[in-house]
Amino acid sequence: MQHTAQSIKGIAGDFPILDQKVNGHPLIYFDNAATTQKPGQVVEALRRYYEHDNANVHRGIHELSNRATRAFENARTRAAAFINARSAEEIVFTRGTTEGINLVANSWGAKFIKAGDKILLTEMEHHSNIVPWQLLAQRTGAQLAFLPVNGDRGLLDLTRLSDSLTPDVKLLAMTHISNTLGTINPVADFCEHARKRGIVTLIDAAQSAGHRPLDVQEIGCDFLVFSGHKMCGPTGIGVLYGRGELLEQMPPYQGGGEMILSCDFYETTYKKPPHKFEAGTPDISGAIGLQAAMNYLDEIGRNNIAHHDQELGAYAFEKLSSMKGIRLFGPTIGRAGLVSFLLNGVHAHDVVTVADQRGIALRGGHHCNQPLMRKLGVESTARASFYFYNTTAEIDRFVEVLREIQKFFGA
Ligand code: C6P
Repeated sequence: MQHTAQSIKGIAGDFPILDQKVNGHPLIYFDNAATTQKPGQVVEALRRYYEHDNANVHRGIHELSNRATRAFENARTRAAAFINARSAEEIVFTRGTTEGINLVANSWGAKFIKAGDKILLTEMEHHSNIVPWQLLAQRTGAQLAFLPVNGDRGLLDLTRLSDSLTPDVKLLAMTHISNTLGTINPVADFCEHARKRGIVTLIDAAQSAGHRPLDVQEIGCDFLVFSGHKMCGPTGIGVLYGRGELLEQMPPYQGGGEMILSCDFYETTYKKPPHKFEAGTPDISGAIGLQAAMNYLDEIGRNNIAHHDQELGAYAFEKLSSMKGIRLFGPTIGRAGLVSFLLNGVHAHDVVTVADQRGIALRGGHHCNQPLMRKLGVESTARASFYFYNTTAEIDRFVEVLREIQKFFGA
């Protein structure tokens, strides 16, 4: 990271929540893949909105409503620039990654997926990128297929891709970064293969949007989804990017206010995308907070964040590799800023519980990756996931605590 250790300290100052003791120890927050902390700048944007501009959008002609509408639509334009979409019309605000995928499955899927079609996923998908497709397959008679993960190292085999992209495959939906393995998938390559065969692509960017530069045109995907709360933004807001021509062809996802052009007792005409997909009062403050988060991340520099992530990921992986009695998951090199592991003879939940007693926030469980866990032959893992406010000194302390845990459990 171009930022020195000192300037990282400066960044940590933007996060008052990190400056506290938990169970008598300085908090080390290593649960960033679940949700990240929010800088003062985001909290302040929410406060300012509620204290000065709060009103409903797209409805009033009074000043506050105009201000709220402008701020909400500015946030959309900002989100488009953040991922290099061609226009703000390609940005649909959602509640998060999960809702974005459900929207595509229910709208695009309902119109374009038919019995006998195949939906291609990978074995490392989060439940959010499996269950909506199962529901769609059950409704339509389509089938699911999965690109295999090559065991504990957690890589997808690109050479197997061509064989899997058979003419019946209509959609490839896959994660950019695995929340359990830390694998960074070369999504642009996958999308290029799919595009050549006319297959629609969806990228789950839940774990990448706040961690590295994202360019939907460079990736070449048709849909991309992410959550604000995993990138310094508020909970309850997310983005669905959809390629303009596809959004135009898709039916509404939900019906209600805000998405209609004209409504009669028996029929309705809809607004154009993206508003066609945003029924009801949206999360106005969420979008404004998300814009503040995007500005904040770009001030730090997303390349800097990616570099820092990779440094911490590699450092932690190396430190853990030198321990005895540990099983590590995910790639040995080129990994994202998280490590998943099991200590021999110690349940992941016990690792997390004892770490919490030392002030370290980890996550233990299946991480909404149950099919992957079964493939790996485990029920759960313990996971430490990092962000730009974390340091190597915190990782050193974390490793020390893991050694204490091994001693305590006689492992
Ligand atoms: N993973 C974790 O790993 P939502 O809940 O909609 O904001 O995000 C869902 C989601 C989708 N895809 C991936 C790759 C994810 O990692 C997640 C969320 C969290 O701790 C919660 S299981």
